[in-house]
Amino acid sequence: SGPTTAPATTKAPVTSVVAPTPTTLSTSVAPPVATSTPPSPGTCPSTPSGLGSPVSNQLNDPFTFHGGGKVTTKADWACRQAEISQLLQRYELGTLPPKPSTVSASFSGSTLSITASEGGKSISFSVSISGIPSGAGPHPAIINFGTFGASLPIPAGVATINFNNDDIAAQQGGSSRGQGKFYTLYGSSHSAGALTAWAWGVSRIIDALELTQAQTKIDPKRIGVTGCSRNGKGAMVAGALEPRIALTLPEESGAGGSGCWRLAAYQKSTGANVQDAPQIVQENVWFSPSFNSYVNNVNQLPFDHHMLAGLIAPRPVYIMENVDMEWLGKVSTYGCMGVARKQWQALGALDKFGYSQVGGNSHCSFPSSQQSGELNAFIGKYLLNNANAGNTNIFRSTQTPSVSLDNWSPWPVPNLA
Ligand code: MCU
Repeated sequence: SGPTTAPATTKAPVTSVVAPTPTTLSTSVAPPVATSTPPSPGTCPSTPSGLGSPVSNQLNDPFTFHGGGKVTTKADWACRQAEISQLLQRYELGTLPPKPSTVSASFSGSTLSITASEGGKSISFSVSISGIPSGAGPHPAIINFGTFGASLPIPAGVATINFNNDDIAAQQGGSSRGQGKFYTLYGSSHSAGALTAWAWGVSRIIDALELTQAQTKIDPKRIGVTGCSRNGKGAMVAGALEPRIALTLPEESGAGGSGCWRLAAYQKSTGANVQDAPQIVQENVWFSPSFNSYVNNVNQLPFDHHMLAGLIAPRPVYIMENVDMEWLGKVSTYGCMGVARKQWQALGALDKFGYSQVGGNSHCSFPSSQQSGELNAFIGKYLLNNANAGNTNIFRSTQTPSVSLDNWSPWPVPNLA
């Protein structure tokens, strides 16, 4: 694995992505039913079955319900997020099971041991916690996907929770589908892809932290999540599916993380060497088998990854990307997250959205240019409770790919603040 597994760039990178020609492709699904009355707080509109419409090569409107009603309030936004989560699970990620009927935990030395039981089956896994600050706490912590330590610098004052995500769901190519402890508990043919299974694991870690706070001295309300590359996709999905995550830090997640399927498809059609949906489902088991039916026509999907990111809004997110390889989504992540940012804008929360794309570093080697003024500002403000940690309203690229964000997102941004 690692960057060497990505195909070599053989074509000149396409850095210019004009908006696609707006199209409304034909679909057999009935047109959306217009709802004139916005839902009152606590009452969400029902989600019509099926993919809905319009089918479009532009990025979907996060502020219009699947049934056609408009999102006009914060309460509507919460309803819409729940709907988007269900749609993502149905067509791409697979089902996220609810909290198991029993979760127990113990902390000894630096090891947090977790047991989850459901339907007469049970699994156990453990995470090690390093760098717990001295003092009574409680202290913040960052859950890091992978067993080799975080690939970004975690500052003093923040513990690191080392999560062996592959133990929960394997990611060893197509033949590893259904392997790992998640599938021991829920069955090897469960619909969840590895990303969803890992998010489930992150949720169980937080359950365990809630149970053992007196021992770990970790504050379960100040938990960040990070990972790089394939594990960055995991960090993004965990932040999206688990609202108890206080800070989401996906590093070079690329396609399947902060990239949009439609942008990658468009680039691919122009000959760029990008990872797209048809390729990614061949490479690994990150997604549900249900996604296979849509990868060759991603325009049908009632979402794209700007809306996966939007499940985090208005919680804080800081997305790190790389300009050096087309395959890693240099254009697609910039366009996708540029559009995603509009969801934080709608909520009056632009100080909780960061996208930063730099280069000169090899894949997953954190560049120092993102450290003091960006990563440390996010961790300082949102995990260490230091209001003066710096500016966290960030959207920048050292190459600024020419993607027309407004043409890719031809819908109004409401004021939900
Ligand atoms: C950016 O994440 C992946 C990418 O999706 C794969 O195509 C490539 O093989 O590996 C990357 C990765 O996880 O590198 C460590």
